[in-house]
Amino acid sequence: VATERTLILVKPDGVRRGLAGEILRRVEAKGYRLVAVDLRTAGSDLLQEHYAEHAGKGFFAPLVDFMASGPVLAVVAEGERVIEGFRALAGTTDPTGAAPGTIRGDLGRDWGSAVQQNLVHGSDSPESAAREIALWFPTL
Ligand code: DAT
Ligand code: MG
Repeated sequence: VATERTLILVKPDGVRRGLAGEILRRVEAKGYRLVAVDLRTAGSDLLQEHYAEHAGKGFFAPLVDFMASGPVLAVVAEGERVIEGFRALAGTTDPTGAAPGTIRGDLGRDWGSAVQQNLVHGSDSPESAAREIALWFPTL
């Protein structure tokens, strides 16, 4: 299986709660390599582009606002089947139902918010990974 790359974001809730290190620890412990990391507050243009597949949905605007509410840690990680592997580490979208042992299942708290504050984003396919890495790290 070929080595591939994925885009991971530690969302503002993760950075705010001091979980960026714990999340990167899990990625590295699994055996994936960090290729690039960058802490930054993203603008709404970038975030609307990042989440273009969800444009028009009811949670789109609150999602973009939440993602712009503070710094995110943008990460490119590399390894065999890392796209699928990181999605498995992250757990399902809704943190309440995410399996214990996953990032969202162990650490996610989505209550009291209009959007799922589920700590992390991970690319969902090779096509998404290529698009998202180009968006967040255009010089990579
Ligand atoms: P994932 O992040 O697991 O790939 P997604 O791509 O379907 O999930 O959605 C992107 C983000 O949007 C997700 O992490 C949290 C938010 N979201 C998704 N579905 C939602 C919903 N029904 N209500 C509120 N927020 C939602
Ligand atoms: Mg998604």
